[in-house]
Amino acid sequence: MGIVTPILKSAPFLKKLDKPILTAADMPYESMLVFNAGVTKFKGKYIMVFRNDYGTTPERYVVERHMPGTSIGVAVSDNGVDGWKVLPYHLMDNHKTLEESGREIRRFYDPRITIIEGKPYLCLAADTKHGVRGCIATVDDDFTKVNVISMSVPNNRNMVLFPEKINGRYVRLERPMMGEYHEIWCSFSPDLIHWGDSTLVLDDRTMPFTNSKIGPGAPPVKTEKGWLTTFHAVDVDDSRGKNGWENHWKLRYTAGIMLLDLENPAKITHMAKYPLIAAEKPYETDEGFRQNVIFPGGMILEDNGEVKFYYGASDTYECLATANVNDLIDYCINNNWLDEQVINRS
Ligand code: BMA
Repeated sequence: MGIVTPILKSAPFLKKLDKPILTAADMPYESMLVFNAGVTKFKGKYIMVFRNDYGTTPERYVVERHMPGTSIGVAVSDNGVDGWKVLPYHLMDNHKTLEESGREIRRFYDPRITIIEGKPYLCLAADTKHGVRGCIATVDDDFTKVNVISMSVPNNRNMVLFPEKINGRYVRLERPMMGEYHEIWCSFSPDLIHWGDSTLVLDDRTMPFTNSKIGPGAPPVKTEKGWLTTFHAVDVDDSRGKNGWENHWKLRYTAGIMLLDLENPAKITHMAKYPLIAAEKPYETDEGFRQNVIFPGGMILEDNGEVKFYYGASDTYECLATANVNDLIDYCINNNWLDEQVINRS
């Protein structure tokens, strides 16, 4: 397995905020790590559905491998940047999940949100007795109740739903785990419950800035030039050792960006061969549970062309970066990884 460039940088036009937008310190309940959120605009507010890990300590984790508990929380903001008000309850409490599922489902985590035909839907990963399963759930307009309507077979996760039907069908991206390969696939459904016509979108074997797994990031956003969408890409370096709470953590997670065909979302038309978001800030590289992890889960296109990217950093914080939509499209088109594939093949 090749070694990827030691230093990876974010796109030159990307603007990161100087500090995380939501952390454990903002929680009204027990919390250690707040990260990997889905974010959307709904009824004039920004709604963030985030992962909250709690109930262990770095020492217990290192010595006993005592895993944190996980719950899903909700925060609301008027501008999507600051003033986040955290709702005082867990949207999903995984202690309850474990009991209610007869100990089959250990936890739901890494939520993404998509509004389709005016209704919010969540995609979640579920750790079960039989492996990781990708789930789709409805959630009521007040974000108080979740109802899981569809679960994939194991091993699958990182599902994201497109915000509208394409050629009469719902569409999702997903990431089955097949041995050492982790690829992005696209599937179609008449009803959000039954899924099929699954098509390979991107495999991880020839990708830039990764020598390991990849997965869908935030739900895609529609632009004139195609569906703009993020993904995460991992590189492994065996020489990496102690990192955050981990004694041996060999992985680095970076976010990339690509354009999918508007009519055929299983087809990539352009993919930037350079990263979109790389770990650079001190709280991304030097603090937290697992450093050098950038995990994009939310993306909002504003009317003025600003795109907000919400991402988990270090499996510890929720962060925000912005860019202009035209810069993002140009970045994909002018640095198109697909052109290089054609040149390499000829
Ligand atoms: C992945 C998922 C994410 C996490 C990442 C880095 O496998 O579990 O939730 O952010 O690893 O630890």
